[in-house]
Amino acid sequence: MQGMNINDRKRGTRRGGRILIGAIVGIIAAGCGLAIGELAAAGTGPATSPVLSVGSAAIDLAPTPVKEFAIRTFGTADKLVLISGVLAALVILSAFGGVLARTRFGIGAVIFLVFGVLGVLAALTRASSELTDGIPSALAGLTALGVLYLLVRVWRRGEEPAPAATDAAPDPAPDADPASGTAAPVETDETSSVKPSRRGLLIASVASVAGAAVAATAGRLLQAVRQDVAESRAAIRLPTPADPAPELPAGYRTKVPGISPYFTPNKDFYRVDTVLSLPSIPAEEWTLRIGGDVTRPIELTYAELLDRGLTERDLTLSCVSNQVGGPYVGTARWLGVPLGDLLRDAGVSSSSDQLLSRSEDGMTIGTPMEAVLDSRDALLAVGMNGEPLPINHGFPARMIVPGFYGYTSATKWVVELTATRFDQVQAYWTQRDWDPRGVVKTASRVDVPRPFERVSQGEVTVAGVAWAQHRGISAVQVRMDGGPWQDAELSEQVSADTWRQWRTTFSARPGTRRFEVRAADGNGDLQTPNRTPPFPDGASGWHSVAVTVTP
Ligand SMILES: Nc1nc2c(c(=O)[nH]1)N[C@H]1C(S)=C(S)[C@@H](COP(=O)(O)O)O[C@H]1N2
Ligand SMILES: [Mo]
Repeated sequence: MQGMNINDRKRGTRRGGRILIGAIVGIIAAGCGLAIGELAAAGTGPATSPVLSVGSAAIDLAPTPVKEFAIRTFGTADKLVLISGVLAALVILSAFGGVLARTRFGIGAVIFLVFGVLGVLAALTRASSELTDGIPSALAGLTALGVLYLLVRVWRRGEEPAPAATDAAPDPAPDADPASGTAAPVETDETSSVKPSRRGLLIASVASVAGAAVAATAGRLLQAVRQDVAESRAAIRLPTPADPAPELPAGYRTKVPGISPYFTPNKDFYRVDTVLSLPSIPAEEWTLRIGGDVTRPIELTYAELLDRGLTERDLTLSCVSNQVGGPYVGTARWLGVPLGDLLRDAGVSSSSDQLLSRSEDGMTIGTPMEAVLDSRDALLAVGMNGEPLPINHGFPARMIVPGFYGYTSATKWVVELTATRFDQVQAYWTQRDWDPRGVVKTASRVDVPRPFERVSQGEVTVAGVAWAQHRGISAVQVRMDGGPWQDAELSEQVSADTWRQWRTTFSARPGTRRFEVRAADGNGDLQTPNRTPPFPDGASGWHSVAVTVTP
């Protein structure tokens, strides 16, 4: 290849310019679509916006290993990563669509059409979806197509050599030759000396972007107005418990800098769920329906729930997705109504072995019925650490059943309880092959020192927490560098349903030191050293932390 001549070079730059403009046009069209989707979602609910619909569908469809990887890698930022991913894919593909649309409008348009259809399908296949939930994505797709058509038309006008020339605007109807491959068609104005005018395109683009900004802002504002749930929550005065939490023993907590506090403040309490937009249910509008295999179905309002007299309990909640030593565990003072009483009032049949709970967002969770009906403190909770439930922890009401991981017991935003059988209905996570019962495994974690912390030689304090809800913790042992196990000092047990803090000290010489912890539950059963991943019924193995001891 010899060097390019001037004309080739000009052509090259103009080609590059076209690709860039095409990409921008495509992205603007997609942005306008999303903005209209956002506006429409003010009517149908934030969760039905196109991006959140697609994101939620991705969560539901993601194979279990992918979900596990996401939780392990991104932790609570997993949702942000997901949304960014959906947006990035959208930007790239719509840029591509915009480039194609200039010469082959039909092909470019198909990309946007597919987006719209995917969005509608995603919205309509959600567990709790209604037909109208598809509207925002449908409008988004149509808007994107319309804006694309308009911008491409204006753009091509601007490139016509003379205003009097035959109308070269693209025809959105059947493509001239969709099958002719990717080679750029001969362009009539390619060699023309007339400089294309892009003023029209610039004006149309700016107008579109401005329109989109207005629509998106209005959509967001309207969505916020609709969400009067924060106001509803702020107005609630929870009654003092009819059955208060048992008094805390004097030594219930261990104070070591850096140890998990006995009570986890609400703002620090881990959050795990599949929702991309928080369900917003004002307490005044909430009801709980209890049905299925019962003789007297019940529908209960929030006010009726509070009138029943509330039970207060300290309970530890943990997530099956924790790796050994993982962060998804906390202890709170919960206020609620015993679930067993509600079910007995409804006349639950002795043939049902599963309590299937359903949340506003369509999540289903199956809990062993016997655990709900036995003497343990299974609660339908409305309060957490002295406040109404925070919205992200299930406001107005959620379940909590000591002894089980959250995925089989702790339904947030719960609206329906159904007495049924495990062999008849499978809940969300069970359909994804997680263990149907989800009994918590005994676990212990080193909080102090932190991994790879540098500590001075001599007395080193090692401290943390251990939990085995409903069996309790009877002992915690720690060892250094695989040496002899030594018993840690335990905080006094509040109940078998809560964790215990522990501490001990080692005299450590300089170098890399590894501290390892194991606990025994209330039955005296020691944690197994065998490492297993969270799937399908919870991680097992001993947690250890390596640190540098400095001279
Ligand atoms: N509606 C709903 N409830 C849910 C979930 C969910 O995804 N949706 N996740 C469950 C899981 S896996 C856990 S561990 C707990 C976590 O409760 P938290 O977020 O209040 O800590 O909620 C449970 N309840
Ligand atoms: Mo969980």
